[in-house]
Amino acid sequence: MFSTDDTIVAIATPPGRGGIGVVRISGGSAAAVAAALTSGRRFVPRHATLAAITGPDGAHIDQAVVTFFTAPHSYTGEDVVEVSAHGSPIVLRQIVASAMTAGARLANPGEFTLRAYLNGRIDLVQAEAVGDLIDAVTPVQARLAFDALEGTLTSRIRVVDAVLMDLIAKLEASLDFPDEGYHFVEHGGAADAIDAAIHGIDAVLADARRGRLIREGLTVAIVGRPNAGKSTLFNRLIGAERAIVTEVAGTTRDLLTERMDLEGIPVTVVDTAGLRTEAADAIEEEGITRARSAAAIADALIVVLDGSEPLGPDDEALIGSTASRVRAVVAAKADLSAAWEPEALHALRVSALTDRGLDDLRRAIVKALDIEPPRDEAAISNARHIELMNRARAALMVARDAAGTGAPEEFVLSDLHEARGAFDEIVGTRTAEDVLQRIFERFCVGK
Ligand SMILES: Nc1nc2c(ncn2[C@@H]2O[C@H](COP(=O)(O)OP(=O)(O)O)[C@@H](O)[C@H]2O)c(=O)[nH]1
Ligand SMILES: [Mg+2]
Repeated sequence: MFSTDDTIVAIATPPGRGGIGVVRISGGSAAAVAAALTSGRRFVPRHATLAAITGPDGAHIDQAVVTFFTAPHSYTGEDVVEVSAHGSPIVLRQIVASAMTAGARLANPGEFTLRAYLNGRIDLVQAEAVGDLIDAVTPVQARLAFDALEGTLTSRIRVVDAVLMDLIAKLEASLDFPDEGYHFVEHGGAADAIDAAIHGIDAVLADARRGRLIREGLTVAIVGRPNAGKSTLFNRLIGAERAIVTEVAGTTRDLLTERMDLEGIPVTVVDTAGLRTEAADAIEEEGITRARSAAAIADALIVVLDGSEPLGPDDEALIGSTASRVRAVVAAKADLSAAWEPEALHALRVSALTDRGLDDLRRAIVKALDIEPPRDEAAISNARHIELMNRARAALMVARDAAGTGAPEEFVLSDLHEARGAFDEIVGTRTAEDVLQRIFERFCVGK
C-alpha cells in the first residue's frame, strides 16, 4: 500500500492565490523531473536557482526559484525539489501537470510526511505533530505540537523505555542460570525498576488531560434563566454580535456555538435558551431541552444570574443542580445596582455593557477547569498515545506484581515486552498499516 519507489508531486502551499506557491517533488527521479520542467537544467544541491519553468506543452509559464535537496538530507529523506513559483493556482497546477508528464505521480494526502516517517527521518509522534502544528488554531496548541515535533515527547517516552530495556536485558541473561533466581538483578531490584517505569508513565499521563484539552479544545455552555444576560455575555466573550439580545424573555431558542481562544485553549462557547419551568410555547420548550443537553455534555458551565434582580426559584434550582459541575457563577449586569450579595455564591460581578469582570471570568473558567499554564515539558495530547501509555502501564502493573512475588523471569518478561510494544506503537517502530493510514489520511495533499 505504501509504495516509495516512485516520485510524487503536489502543491505544498494552501489553495488560492498568494505571493508564492510551492510545488514539491520527492522521489528517485525528482532531479530528472526538475530538469524536464526547466528545459534540461541541472541544479546544485541546497542552492536556490532562478529558472524558467515550462508547462506541459513546452511553453514558458513562469520564472521560479528551484531548490534541490539530495537524499537523505531532505524533508522526506529522498531527493526533493521545491519549485517556488508565483502563487497562482493556474500556474501551480500547470507545474504539477508538467511534472506528471515527466513521470511523477500526484501525491496522496500526507504522503510527503509519510515518506519522511517511512525513511526514518522522523518518528510517528513527530509525523502526527506536523499535522497538529499545521492545524493549530491557538499559539499554545502550536507550541504543544512543536514540542512533540522536536521530539521532546519521544524522549520522555525513551527515558522510561530505557529502564525497561535494561531490566529486560538482565532478566533475559539470568534465564540462563535457572537455579539462581533473578541472577543479574538484585533482590527486589526488578520490582523497583518496574515501579520507576510506572512512575515515569504516570508523570507523562498526568499532563495528558491538559494536553488533550489544548489539542482538542473544550466546550463551555452559558446557562441561566431567561433575560439573565446570557446572550449579551456570549456576544462579549466571542467579540461579535452573534446572538440576538432583547428585553423579551425567551428570545434565544436554539443553541448558538462559536469558537474562541481562552488563554490559549480553543473553546467552543454555547449560548442556550433560558431555563425556566414555564415555557411560553413548544419552540421555547424544545429550546430548553436543548439547553439542558448542551449543559450536560459541556466541560464547564457559566451560570449566569441577573445581579440586578432578586434570585428566583429558577435561579435557586440552577445553582443547586450545577453545584457539582465545573462552573463559574456570574452576577450579571454589574453596572446596575445589586439586588443580592454575589460573594455569598462566589459569583463574579460581570457587566457585559462595561466589560467589567470579563477577564476575571475567563481566568475563573480556566482555573475551574484545572488546566495549569503550559509548562516546559512536552505534554502528551493525542488520544492514541494516551491509550497506548495506559496499555503499557497496565502491563507493567502485572509485571511488577509478578516480580514482587518472585514469579519466574519468563512471566515478568512477557509483560515487560508488552509494555515496550506499546511504546513502539506510539513512536511507530511497529505500527500496523491501517493505523498509519488513519493517521496520514487526515493530512492535506502536499503535506
Ligand atoms: N445594564 C445591563 N443590561 C444588560 C446586561 N446584559 C444584558 N442586559 C440586558 O438584559 C436583557 C436580556 O439580555 P439577554 O442577553 O438577551 O439575556 P438572555 O435571555 O439571558 O440571553 C437585554 O435587555 C439586555 O440588554 C448588562 O451587563 N448590563
Ligand atoms: Mg438569550
